[in-house]
Amino acid sequence: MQQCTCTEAGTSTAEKEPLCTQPNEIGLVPIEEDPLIGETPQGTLQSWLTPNPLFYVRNHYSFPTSEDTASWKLVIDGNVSNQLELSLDDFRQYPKQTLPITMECAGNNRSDLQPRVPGNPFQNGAVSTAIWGGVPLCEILSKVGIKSGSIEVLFEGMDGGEPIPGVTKEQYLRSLTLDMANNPNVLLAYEMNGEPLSLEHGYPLRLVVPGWYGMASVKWLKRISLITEKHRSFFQGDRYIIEEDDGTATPVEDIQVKSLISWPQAGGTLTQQSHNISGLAWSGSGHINRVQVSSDGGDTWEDAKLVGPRYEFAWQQWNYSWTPTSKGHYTIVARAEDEKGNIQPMESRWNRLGYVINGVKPVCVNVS
Ligand SMILES: Nc1nc2c(c(=O)[nH]1)N[C@H]1C(S)=C(S)[C@@H](COP(=O)(O)O)O[C@H]1N2
Ligand SMILES: [Mo]
Repeated sequence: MQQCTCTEAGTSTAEKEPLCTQPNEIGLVPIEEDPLIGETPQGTLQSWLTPNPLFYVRNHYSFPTSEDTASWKLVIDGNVSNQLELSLDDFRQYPKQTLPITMECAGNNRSDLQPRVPGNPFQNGAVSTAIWGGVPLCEILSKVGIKSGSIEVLFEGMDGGEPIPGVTKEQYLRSLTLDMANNPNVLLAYEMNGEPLSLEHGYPLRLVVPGWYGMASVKWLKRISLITEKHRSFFQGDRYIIEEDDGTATPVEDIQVKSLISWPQAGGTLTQQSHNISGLAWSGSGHINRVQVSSDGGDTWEDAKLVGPRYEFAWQQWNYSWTPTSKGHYTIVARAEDEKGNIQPMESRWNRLGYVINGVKPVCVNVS
């Protein structure tokens, strides 16, 4: 578990480098201005649905302008017998499917890794939940006449550039296996919480891959191609991988089971009364079946109550009533378990690129 020794102030000594926790004028905790990257503020990590303006933003390039998207159409081509070009109105003709989905950036909590790794120093706010509305991708794929030999579906964003300085320019590109692309829960979304997508979240149309880390959910889609070979590009091969000790690379795909404590906040001072410890828990492998809470740094555990809406791909709210028995410093931790029996680990696995940081995160409080 991340080192957590409560100081007199009740703050964790693990937090050495100060990170900005204050929302900026647009309401997000800023990480970068261009490309725009910002986290959902801590205070919003209590609500089940994230208000659209406070949904975290993670861009690799500058994003398209409204002029860029004015004459937008989506092209579906490649190894197909019936190439299509669809406008947003065409998509609206299909029955709309809505699904609550929690999206988490693979680099969420990167700033907790010790030793520190380069990359956006996310705290715990690169995760948000919305009800996404759109058309199942498989519905569209069923119209294009997929020819034999197709093994993957490639998604191309309108955004591009040098992924890192010195690397050849490319568009934002990600693929899915044909199997995964045909999963009826994979959406081509044009709505977020009942509103049209905003530009920063991928207007006019984006992919949403439930249960996978955010990098798979390509924004500003301009082309979908059926391909006959495995796709490889910077953001699928050089990034979003975990480098194994034997030199192989494991792609980062489904969200690993995790929880966060919404209240109390680290460093808080509590009275010696009954308190409602609350939080959220999620997993890409299905419903959360159990959340346990410890007020002694993980020595003893009690079950929290699962509350609120319960959906396969959205996080689960939980709470736990706690009455401290004496004054002093307490280290509160929570850990989640999903329906497949995956249990949130006490320790995140350190990796050079800083992905999948799902170890339990202690919150230190003072009881006075
Ligand atoms: N076209 C495009 N799609 C993209 C990205 C991007 O930079 N360009 N970033 C990805 C990453 S890493 C994440 S975590 C999610 C974030 O989606 P959001 O900004 O709507 O929260 O979008 C994904 N889709
Ligand atoms: Mo991400």
